[in-house]
Amino acid sequence: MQEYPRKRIPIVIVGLEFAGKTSFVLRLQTGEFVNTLPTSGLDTEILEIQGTFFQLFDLGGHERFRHMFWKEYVKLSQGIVFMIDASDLEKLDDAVEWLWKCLEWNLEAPLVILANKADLTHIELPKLIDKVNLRKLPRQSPTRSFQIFEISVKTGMNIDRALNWFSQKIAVSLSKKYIKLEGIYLFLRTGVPIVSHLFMDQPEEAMDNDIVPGFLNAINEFASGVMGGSEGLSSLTTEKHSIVMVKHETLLCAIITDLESDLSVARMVAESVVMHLEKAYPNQLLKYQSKGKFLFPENFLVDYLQQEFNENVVIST
Ligand SMILES: Nc1nc2c(ncn2[C@@H]2O[C@H](COP(=O)(O)OP(=O)(O)OP(=O)(O)O)[C@@H](O)[C@H]2O)c(=O)[nH]1
Ligand SMILES: [Mg+2]
Repeated sequence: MQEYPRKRIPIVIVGLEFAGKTSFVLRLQTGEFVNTLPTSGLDTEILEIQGTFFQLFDLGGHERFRHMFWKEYVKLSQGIVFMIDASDLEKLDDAVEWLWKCLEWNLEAPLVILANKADLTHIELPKLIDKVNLRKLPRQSPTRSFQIFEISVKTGMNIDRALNWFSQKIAVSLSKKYIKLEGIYLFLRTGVPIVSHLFMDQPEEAMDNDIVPGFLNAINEFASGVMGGSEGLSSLTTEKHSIVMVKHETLLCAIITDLESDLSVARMVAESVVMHLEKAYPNQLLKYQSKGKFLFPENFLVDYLQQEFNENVVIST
């Protein structure tokens, strides 16, 4: 079986349409400046920077997509790349407005602003910093790391510098985050249950208190596309718990945590479990679909979580 990264840190790349986001992602992958089409919906790519794997969500910048799913993706990511077309003054106010929306949705993730298209006539950095109101940022979230770089995806200028800065800040920020795992559920995308582990203090009580039925209901709605649309990511919070749900090609994973837990970690874990199982057990999953049997090694999930996420996941006992 081909080696593939397990733990992948989710980061988003946002910015208005035509800013150069997809060109940037393609340059990172191919080392070249290649032609792009406007992104319809979102694309996801895996990226390695100095031995760390990131899952990069390239969100379509068209206004329709901004309203559709930017919020959920930004909220649950470990890092935000905000790209601005520094050669397009007309769109700048709009870009700044959306930048600040993103910052409100996620108050902690490291932020790198990429002022792109430095190869064209463009706004100068000090002016852009004023325009973006960057100096106000520490007041809004004193612990967030942020930086702005002038780059050109076309020529490659400054891209390595920006990425090195960003990946280091994310590593530091992630090392301080954790979730207390209260439960994990796996379903086929269709809503058929496969695995359920409840780690919370009194699972029986949780059952009695309608917590579990409530979650199951939410998961079912998510599976059927009522909640979170078809894009595969959703979260909700109840009085005592948070739940993050991720769905992929064949599987859906729901992670239940306490209220202090960091939801972007929950999302990272859910996503990693789903991707791992889809890759590692494709035949078993097919069998499950046809025969209703799924043979996991005993304790598989707990072992996996401890191996991959030991510093970021505390299993509730
Ligand atoms: N001159 C110049 N053009 C660039 C640069 N980066 C991207 N472009 C061009 O900008 C246009 C938009 O690039 P995309 O990467 O598709 O933009 P996007 O941000 O992904 O747009 P959406 O997917 O619609 O949100 C394309 O024509 C790119 O070739 C750059 O550094 N310099
Ligand atoms: Mg794009």
